[in-house]
Amino acid sequence: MKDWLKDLPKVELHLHIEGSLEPELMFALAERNGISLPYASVDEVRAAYDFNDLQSFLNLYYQGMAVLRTADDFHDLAIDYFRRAQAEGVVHVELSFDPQAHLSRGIGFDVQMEGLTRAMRHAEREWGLSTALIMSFLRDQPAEDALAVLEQAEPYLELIDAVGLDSAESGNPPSKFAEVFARAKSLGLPRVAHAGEEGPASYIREALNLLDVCRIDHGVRCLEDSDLVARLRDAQIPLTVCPLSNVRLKVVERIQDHPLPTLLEAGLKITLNSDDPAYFGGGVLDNYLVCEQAFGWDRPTFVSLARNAIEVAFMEEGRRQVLL
Ligand code: ES4
Ligand code: ZN
Repeated sequence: MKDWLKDLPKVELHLHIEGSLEPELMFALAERNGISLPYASVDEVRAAYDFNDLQSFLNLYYQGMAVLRTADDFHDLAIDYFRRAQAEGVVHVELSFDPQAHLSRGIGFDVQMEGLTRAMRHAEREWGLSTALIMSFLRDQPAEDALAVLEQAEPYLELIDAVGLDSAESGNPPSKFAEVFARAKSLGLPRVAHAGEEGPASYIREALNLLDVCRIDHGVRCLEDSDLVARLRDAQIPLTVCPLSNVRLKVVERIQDHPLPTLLEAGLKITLNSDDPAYFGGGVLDNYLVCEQAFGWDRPTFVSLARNAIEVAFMEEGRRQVLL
């Protein structure tokens, strides 16, 4: 089954590229940029990845990405991930990035875009790996800042496939970003948002009603609202679920307690994704494998999950037809 799951063509819809920064590359980039890290070794970094909740993770996530300075750094980060992803049978990656988290450190938008898009072109050429880029806004920062980033991004719209919403969810409802997402829509950008990870089911509702998103990232707390579940099912709104992430951030206590089987039984359009693979203990394949171990799903179930992601990915129709 492990080999079969590895060979199954998989699509990744929920990946924070900054969360793919492995400790080895963190050290290499720190040295290249003359930055000293608060860790003595790669093992010490990994030992620090013991989280209580989303915020305790985000603190280390923002600290870790401080080694990213130049376009080459962003390029090397993405290449390092694409190489691992294609080796585990991933055929399409939608990477999100957090421009505000770098702008606030003095790293220009152009620097970020140059590095990431160069890596994306390389992945297509070298591995036949297709990619899409999602520009995410930090929901724990003011909406005005997100609007300013969107303005900065306007010369690059051809290179951006969608906008997203991430970072600390509790207390930062989608309604805060209604104007920003309306502007993104008027620019022709598709929209996705994290909702119902740590936040309540009402945030998923808001993301649909006020941000007009076509996908929900996480969304596992939809089960607290049966009307919402019916709506998500009827409209077949995709949920990009990240099981290992949910365990590591204590959204669920153990993988056996994860609501994935219930979400599937409810007829929802579920996909499996890695979120922040360097921090949560594995990539897309590991997320498939942990589900196989915990839930004993058969091959047709995994085929249908993989197909769901192909169906809703931001990719050229010709490419989709080849994969379906
Ligand atoms: C994130 Cl797991 C998760 N949730 C919200 N924001 C994020 N940024 C990176 N990973
Ligand atoms: Zn996420």
